[in-house]
Amino acid sequence: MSDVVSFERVGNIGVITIDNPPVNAMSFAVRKGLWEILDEFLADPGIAAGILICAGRTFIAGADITEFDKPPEDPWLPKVLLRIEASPKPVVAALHGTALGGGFETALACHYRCALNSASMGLPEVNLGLLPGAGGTQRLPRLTGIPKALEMILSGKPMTAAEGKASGVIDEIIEGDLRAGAIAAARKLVEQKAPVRRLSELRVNTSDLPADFFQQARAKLAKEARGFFSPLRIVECLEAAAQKPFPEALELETRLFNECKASPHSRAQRYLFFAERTITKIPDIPKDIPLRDIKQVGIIGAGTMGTGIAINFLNAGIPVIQLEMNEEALDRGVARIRKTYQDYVDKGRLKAEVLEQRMALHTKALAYEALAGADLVIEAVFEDMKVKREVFTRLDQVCKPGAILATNTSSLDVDAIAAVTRRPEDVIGLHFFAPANIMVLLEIVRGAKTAKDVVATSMALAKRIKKTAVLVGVCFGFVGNRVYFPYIREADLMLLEGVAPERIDKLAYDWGMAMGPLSVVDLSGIDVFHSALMEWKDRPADPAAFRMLGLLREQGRLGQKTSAGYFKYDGRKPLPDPVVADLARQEAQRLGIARREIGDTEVIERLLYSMVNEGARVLEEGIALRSCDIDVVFTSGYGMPRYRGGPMIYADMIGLGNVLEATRKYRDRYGDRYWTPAPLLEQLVREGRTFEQWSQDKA
Ligand code: T1G
Repeated sequence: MSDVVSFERVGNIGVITIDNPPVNAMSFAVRKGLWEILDEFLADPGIAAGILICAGRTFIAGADITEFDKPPEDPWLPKVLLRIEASPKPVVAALHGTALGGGFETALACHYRCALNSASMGLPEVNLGLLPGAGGTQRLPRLTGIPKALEMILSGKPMTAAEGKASGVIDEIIEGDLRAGAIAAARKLVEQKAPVRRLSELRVNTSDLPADFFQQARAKLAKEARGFFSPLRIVECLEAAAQKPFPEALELETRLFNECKASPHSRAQRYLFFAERTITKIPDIPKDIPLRDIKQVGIIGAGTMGTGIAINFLNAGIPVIQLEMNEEALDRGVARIRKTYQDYVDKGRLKAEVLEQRMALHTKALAYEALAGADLVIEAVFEDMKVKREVFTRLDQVCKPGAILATNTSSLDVDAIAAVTRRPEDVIGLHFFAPANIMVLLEIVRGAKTAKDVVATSMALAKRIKKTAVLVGVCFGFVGNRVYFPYIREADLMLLEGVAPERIDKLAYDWGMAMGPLSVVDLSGIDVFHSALMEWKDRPADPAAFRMLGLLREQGRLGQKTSAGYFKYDGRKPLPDPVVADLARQEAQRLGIARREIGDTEVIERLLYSMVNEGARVLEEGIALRSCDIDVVFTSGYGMPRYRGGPMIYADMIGLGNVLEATRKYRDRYGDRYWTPAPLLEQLVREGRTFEQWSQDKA
């Protein structure tokens, strides 16, 4: 008898209920329980039809992702679903919540589908580096047609119950009690002697499919899903749905699903799925700690950052008071906010009335006193310690007790800022990334004295404004910039050693980065990057470190904004510039740096392992709680592809022994200033553990 699947007779209807909190994941126990109950359901002559329903918050939300790293156990899902579909008695799937992945596939194997209007259904396996592996690529197109099915499976985006009804995926929307509605639907099928409809027996309608449809789909993926493993295999499955008999196409789907599941890409993407949930858990802060109520947010500064930050709160319906030193700057800021919204309205992505609703939540202010009622104040003023300390001195005077005082600094010492106030426990860092209304990453910087409820309130607020928040400690550059600087340092050094900038960037791009390191610096601004570097008081006393960065700035080559930086620009397109090559050659000579052929492997290893080694130090110092926090920072804020998982899991998958060996090789060649292996890296190699295991053991 299963403790996660139950069976009940209601007249001549068999009610099969799955109860496997929290999301009714289709685990082995559920599959086994279903299999056993199907024996009973099929054998009972008194049962004419059945419903499949779930207890709790949602219909099956997918296969149990925690099982993918273990050998699959029979009965596996495709087999269970074929048995349901083969039933001579109709089975009605009753959907509520989010019927996703294997859950939606289970519903598609049933003969009829009903749902609450609030339900949604989708196949998000692509987000895990997978593809629907239980018939979804074959059954869905038999209902919706190939284009809609391919779009749903490649995007991973769910459809609403209403959309499902309109496309024939859902037969009936149930008002009121789902169970009663589903039983009534099943009873009606019996009374009407309705046929047992099996999607696998339908043919896919390809009559209006363009001849080059799949070729076009593949071409589109080359741009939109560059480097990902599963999307091309999804296209292959849909092509098989259009061209092959169901059984043969289903076999192909299973084979390609297993290829995806075994890929390092999927291992990384499944890791990130759990990582993005783990980072919300702060070991020394209870989950149920009372939060401060944030009803009104003050923002100091109406520049690009200040207005970008404001938009996040206005989007969440939280009133904003924005302070600037003069009316003109304030009006410019408000105009920038309105224009951002207007652009969305013009693109049809925002209703005009919503624009006005959001703008109505925004208030302008010219005096600090206007912030007296704010529950949270965020400063987004010039990145200078003196200025920030002046601001916090004023905030300390005008803000109400219990107000949270946050700095948006990207690298300065939050403790030093907190120290000018009488309430350091209310001070925290909220490091938004530009453009602040677009970038999802938010580094929440916990000061030495920051109160636990201030941390918890900030983490909860981040979720409200749809940010991926990572809790970090105080050091120069926190986690992101601190680990990113070595990556840029190595790129800049390799220029001096004779590697062309376009080759460095192409190798990083081909590895998967959204942009090469030097193009990133050109985009954000050579001066911006260099100024941040100058704030790093204990930066390496090495004349060669970031030398090209400094030289380019001296020459006014500030990157894209001056059409010349590490590259020259034709519009936004970076082009190799002989001036930079000559500059590098001359500077190398002046500094006595040997130039030599550097292989592709060394370029990639120096770029990535310099980050891994710094990441190990960040873990040792407790600046990041776990290696997955560092990985989420880099995959959500620094252009590292999700199929790489982040620098730390990438190193785990390469093998820390290999990383250590390479690190020692570069120490022997370049000295121990940058390449002394972090003690944690050496320790883990000695112990045969990974960063991931170290982080889990620490929790
Ligand atoms: N397997 C295992 N655990 C899961 C899970 C799953 N599929 N989905 C969620 N959890 C855990 C999650 O880790 C968290 O645990 C808790 O449930 C609440 O989740 C064969 C191969 C359903 C929209 O990709 O999108 O089916 O932290 O915090 O914000 O073709 O969870 O509490 O310990 O996210 O309300 C396809 C993944 C799988 C859906 C709910 N399905 N899940 O969001 O809660 S592959 C998915 C979600 C598959 C088949 C293929 C969301 C949610 P803990 P949560 P939420």
